[in-house]
Amino acid sequence: MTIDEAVTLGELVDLDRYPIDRPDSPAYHDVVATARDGLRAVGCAVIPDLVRPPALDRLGTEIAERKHTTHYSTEVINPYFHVAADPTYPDRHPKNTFLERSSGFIPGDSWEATTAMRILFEQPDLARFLADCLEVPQLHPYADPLAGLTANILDPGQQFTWHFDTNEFAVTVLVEAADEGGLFDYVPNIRSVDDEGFEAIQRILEGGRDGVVTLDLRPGDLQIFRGRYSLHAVSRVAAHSRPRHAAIFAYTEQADVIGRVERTRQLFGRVLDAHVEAEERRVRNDTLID
Ligand SMILES: O=C(O)CCC(=O)C(=O)O
Ligand SMILES: [Fe+2]
Repeated sequence: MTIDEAVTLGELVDLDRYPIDRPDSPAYHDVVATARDGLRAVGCAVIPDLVRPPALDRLGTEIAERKHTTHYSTEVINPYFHVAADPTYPDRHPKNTFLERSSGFIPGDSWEATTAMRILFEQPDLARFLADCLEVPQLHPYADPLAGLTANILDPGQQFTWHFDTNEFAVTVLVEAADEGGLFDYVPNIRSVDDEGFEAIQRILEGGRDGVVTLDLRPGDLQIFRGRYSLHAVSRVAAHSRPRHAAIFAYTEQADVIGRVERTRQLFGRVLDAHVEAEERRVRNDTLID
């Protein structure tokens, strides 16, 4: 497989084991049922080795070739990505507890239409499979030109501290694992649409491990994760480790959703015209703090 060659779904995904192109097959039904169990119980499902090894190599090469476009930023954030204190809340409160996030994103506009990354992200069969796992009628690739398709880069010494995602769920393919550190930790359903869960969150921010689940993800695994309700973090990659690279695919139930100007600037260091235009006509599903 050369880098310029367009890839097919069968080259990207192990369709014998995971026939995401055949939704009426028993194997499809089984993998969806298992994923639903995980998502219902703990807001997380892992599909082991979904990406075939040659395609995984290609994803690794594509990330390496675009690594110079990574937008790195280090900041101390609360779990809602805010950087400023809120005097209307006590000091020992999640809104006023700030921890280090030092990581980078390769942005959406780094992935040309011919990359295996984008081809996989935009596969209608994959979107339908994910919608079935998440028990929603339909999913669309997140239309944000920077945040829709990204690679999360954690170089040696970096960590992605505890936070909630803006999207209801995210889909991640681990491409390169760290040798030490860089583990995905999460606390299933620590908050819900009608309960912020501040006390439990504060205990985790202060180092508590009650309810923390650590995933043993391997390169090629696909993870479906409800990051809007489950506090999560990627632990610090050790100083002498290889970097950790993960492809992050964002989908939305509604079509044509675009991220906020402020968050976009925070994560990517810039905004596009599309973000400015979308700011006024933005629709949200809930009233939780970002
Ligand atoms: O890299 C990962 O596995 C997840 C990172 C993350 O939580 C995020 O990008 O919001
Ligand atoms: Fe996240």
